[in-house]
Amino acid sequence: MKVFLTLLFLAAIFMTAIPVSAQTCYANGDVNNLNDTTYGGGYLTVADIVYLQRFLLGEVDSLGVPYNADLNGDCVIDMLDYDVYTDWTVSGLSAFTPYGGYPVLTCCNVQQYCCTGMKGNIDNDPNDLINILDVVYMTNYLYKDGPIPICLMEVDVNDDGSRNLLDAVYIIDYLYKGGAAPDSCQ
Ligand SMILES: [Ca+2]
Ligand SMILES: [Ca+2]
Ligand SMILES: [Ca+2]
Repeated sequence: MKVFLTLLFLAAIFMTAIPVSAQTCYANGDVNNLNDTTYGGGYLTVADIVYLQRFLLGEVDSLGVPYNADLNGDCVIDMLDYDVYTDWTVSGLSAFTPYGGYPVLTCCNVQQYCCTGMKGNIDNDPNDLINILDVVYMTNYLYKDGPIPICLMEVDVNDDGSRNLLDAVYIIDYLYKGGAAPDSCQ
């Protein structure tokens, strides 16, 4: 009996120590939340693509169902997800849900804004450094048809709602002339 009670006690400890598994969410592309958002419900349309684009450009402040926009399943919403959208656009959007009708496994609490800490890491280097390479990346993007930064929010370092030469000047002032630091992300 004593052994049984000991085992029961140990079992109780073990069971209470089991972590609660994280809730699982599936991105289905329906970012503007005009449709059902449950697993397998809702669907991707061109309106969602436009909505995500406007969000990434800073023209709208929030997404209806943020995790639905994480179409590459990396738990961050940025241009990489938009690239997935545009791939479907090219391929005809024949099935209005990702990957042939199967939603993408992702986090329930995706990071809605790709930018962290201070703005200015325009080249998206993993160490979040702000240096001349970011200025080069920015000017290539703005004036030489260079690639779009993965995180557009990083570009507007002076936080005036536009991405232009003033932002490049701002970073140069910060790096080399003792100017003010870039604005923080949202
Ligand atoms: Ca993503
Ligand atoms: Ca950088
Ligand atoms: Ca700006």
